[in-house]
Amino acid sequence: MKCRKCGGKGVINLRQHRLILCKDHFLEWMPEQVQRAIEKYHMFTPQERVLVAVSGGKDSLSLWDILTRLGYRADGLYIGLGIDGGVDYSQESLRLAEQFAQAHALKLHTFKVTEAYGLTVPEIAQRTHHGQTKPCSVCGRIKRHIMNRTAREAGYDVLATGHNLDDEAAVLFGNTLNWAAGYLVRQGPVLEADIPGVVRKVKPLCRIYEREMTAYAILRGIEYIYDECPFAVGASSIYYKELLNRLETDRPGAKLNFYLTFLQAKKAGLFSASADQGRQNLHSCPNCGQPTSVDGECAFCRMMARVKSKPA
Ligand code: Q46
Ligand code: ZN
Ligand code: ZN
Repeated sequence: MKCRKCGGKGVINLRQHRLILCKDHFLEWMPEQVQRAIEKYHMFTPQERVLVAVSGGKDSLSLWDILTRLGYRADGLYIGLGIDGGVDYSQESLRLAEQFAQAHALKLHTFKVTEAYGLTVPEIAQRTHHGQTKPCSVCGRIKRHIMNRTAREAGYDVLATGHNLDDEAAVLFGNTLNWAAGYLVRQGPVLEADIPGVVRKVKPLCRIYEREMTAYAILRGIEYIYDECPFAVGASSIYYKELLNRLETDRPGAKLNFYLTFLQAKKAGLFSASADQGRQNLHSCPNCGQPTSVDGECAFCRMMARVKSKPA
C-alpha cells in the first residue's frame, strides 16, 4: 500500500476516493477537506468567532484541532452532564477537553449541569419523564439550550459540532425510514440563524467518514475518550450505522453518495413543500430569552420549573 502523492508507506485507504495516503499526506488532506466543506456550504468566514461544542471525543477534539490549524478563531464549550455509568464518563471527558485546551492555549467554556441545577441530566430526566429509561431526549434539549445560550451570550457568530458523515447518514436513514419531512427539510451542513435569538449551527465534518476521524485523532496524537456515553447503548442510530457500514463494505462510497444526493435533492426543491411550520410564530421566552413557539415560557424553562417543584 503506497501513498499516491509521495510513494511512501500508505496508512489509510480512502476507498470512496480511490486514494491511499501516508501519514503526512493524510494529515494534510483532512484540513483541506474540512476547509472545502466550510467554503462550499458557506459555514463561516475567518473573521467570525466560532464556538466548538467539545465532548472529549475524537470528532469534536479533532474538529477543534483542524479549525485552529486552519486559522479560525475557535473556542470550545464543554457541557458536563453528570453522567458516570461506571466509567466516570463526564469526569474523563472534561479532563481530556481541558487537557487539549491547555496544550494548545485555547479558551474552553465549561458548563456543569449539576452545578447549575443541582441535579445530573439522568436525575432531571427521571423527574420529568416517568417510565422512560433513557435520558436522551431531555439530555438533547438541555444541550441545545446551553449551547445556543452560551454562544449567544458570549457573542459567537456560529456554533460548530463534530457530527461526521456516519452520524449524518444514520440520522438521514432514520428520518427517511419515517419520511419525517419536517426533520429532513432541516437536516444539512448548516442550520441558518433564521430566527432571532438562535445562532447559526454548522457541521464541518459532515462529509468525513467516522473511520477517517478516528485515524486523524490517532495520527495527530489527540487523546480522546473512547467510551461512548453509557446511554448510547442500543440507540437506533447505532443500528443504522451498522447497516450503513455493511452497505459501504460492499459498495464503497455508498454512504457519502446517500448523504450528498440527499443534499442535492433538497437543494432542487424536494421537501420544500414541508416548510417548517414550527418555526413560524416564534417569540422570546420571558424567562430565558430564547425563541419558543408556545405561549409563555419555552419547553426548557417549563421542564426545569417542573423539576424544581418536585421533591427528590
Ligand atoms: S443524548 Fe443520550 Fe447522548 Fe445524552 S444521555 Fe448520553 S447518549 S450524551 S449524544
Ligand atoms: Zn505521502
Ligand atoms: Zn426559556
